[in-house]
Amino acid sequence: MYGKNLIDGQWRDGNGTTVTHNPSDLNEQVGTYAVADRSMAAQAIESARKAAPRWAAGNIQQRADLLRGVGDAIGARAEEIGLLLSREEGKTRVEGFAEAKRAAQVFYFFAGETLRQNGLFLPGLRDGHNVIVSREPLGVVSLITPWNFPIAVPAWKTAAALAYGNTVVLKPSEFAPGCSVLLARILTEAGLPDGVFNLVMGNGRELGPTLINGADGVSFTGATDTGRAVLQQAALSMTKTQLELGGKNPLVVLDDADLDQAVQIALDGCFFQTGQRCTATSRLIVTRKIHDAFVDALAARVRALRVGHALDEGTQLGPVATAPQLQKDLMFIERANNDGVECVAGGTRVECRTPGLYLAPTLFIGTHNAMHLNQHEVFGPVVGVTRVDDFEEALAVATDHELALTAGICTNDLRTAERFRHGVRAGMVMVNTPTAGVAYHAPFGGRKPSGFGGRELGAGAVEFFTEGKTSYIHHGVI
Ligand code: TXE
Repeated sequence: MYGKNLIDGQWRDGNGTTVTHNPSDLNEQVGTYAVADRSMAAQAIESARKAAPRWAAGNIQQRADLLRGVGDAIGARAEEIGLLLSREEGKTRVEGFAEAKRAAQVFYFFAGETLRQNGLFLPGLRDGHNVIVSREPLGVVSLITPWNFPIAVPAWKTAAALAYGNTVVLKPSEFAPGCSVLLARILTEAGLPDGVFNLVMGNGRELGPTLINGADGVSFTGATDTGRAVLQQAALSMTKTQLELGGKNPLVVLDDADLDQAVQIALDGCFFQTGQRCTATSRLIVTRKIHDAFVDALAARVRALRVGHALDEGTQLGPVATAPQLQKDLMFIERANNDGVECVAGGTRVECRTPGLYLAPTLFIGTHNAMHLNQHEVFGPVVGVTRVDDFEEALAVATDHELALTAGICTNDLRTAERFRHGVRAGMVMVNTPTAGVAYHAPFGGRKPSGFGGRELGAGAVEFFTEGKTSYIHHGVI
């Protein structure tokens, strides 16, 4: 495919092009994309600014219908989108299709939100007064997205932004922009007015300042350090900022857990989607009595996972998405080996039928929380198990990390589960279910430094994508 930037309804070439390759087969070129420079980013912001008043004032039934139509179009093209996603990012065919379907559902949800924008009415404290709290669009929002959910994250930010009456400039990851190009085409075909949605592709560091300082809001998903840079940049213009950042999510497995269920939950949370989810389980904390049985069963399941070309029938784990990410994963394995912990599954690259970025899912045991492996986000299929004595120690270890996105527990004791839910420092808690896998109708996000500036999705999105206005009305005594 050849993807262009979209500015003010015009498909625009850029300052050169960039090419993506299939991580399942590095010989296969997937897409060529026009790269925008700063002046084009400024034009995209300008175009969104120009389109903002009409979009904000537009009829909300028409807006809802349009967003529902976008959901229909994404759903109808889910095979195509999923296939591109699998080829460019490396998710399996099943995972790619599911992500595309999810993007359609997100548009349906936010089509409904368009009609559910409510406010607050208060009787005034002074005679003859009342107070109305209403919500208004933020204005122009820049959306900066990562490679690991190439359609879901652009879709959920875009759908929310548009539903609440904002205009958009989207900058997807340079590693996987293809699905954003398809999204831009779908939005255009659905009849979105020129300038309401703009797409610029290119280097985040280069385009960031223009996109951040020119907008009224910036919603970013990516690495924690990049998020800090975005926040520092945003401070210059006081641009409202929403950051969804890294995780180091613990899964606690207690002695009384259902063993088979806990193993399945760990397998899914740690390794599905090649571990490249900010909500992936990246610390396993297991109490003493169940430890050996759990580790044996999990290691057997991990070793049995079929790594392969994302589009091959039967592949359970696709490749690592990018070459730098693979290097990072291997560095974590090397550090863990140097730390002297035991590797009970994986630990090496894997040869498949095509030259790709394949890594065996890797499980270390005998780790402790202060180790490098447990202190830094891997963002790949590499996880360590830490053995603890009891629930109290498990909770202390789970909470002993500055990142606080999701946290999970496997137990059959409702009271213990509730103590964990109450006590653990995290934005999302999972009881007897994987740390990853979130619903679009519920708020999503973490506590600092995993998240900043309000939740996405569900009832959370309105907080970021709108501004409140408190009005005091002196209507006179009646
Ligand atoms: O993220 P980046 P990448 C983590 C994960 C992974 C690492 C790198 O640990 O290994 O991030 O992934 C744009 N101003 N997560 O490279 O670099 C960039 O162009 C403005 C966690 O994708 O943070 C891209 O569009 N923008 C995560 C986006 O930011 C900038 C999901 C994300 O890039 C910028 C993905 C700047 N200075 C990766 N620098 C999660 N928690 O969900 C870069 N960008």
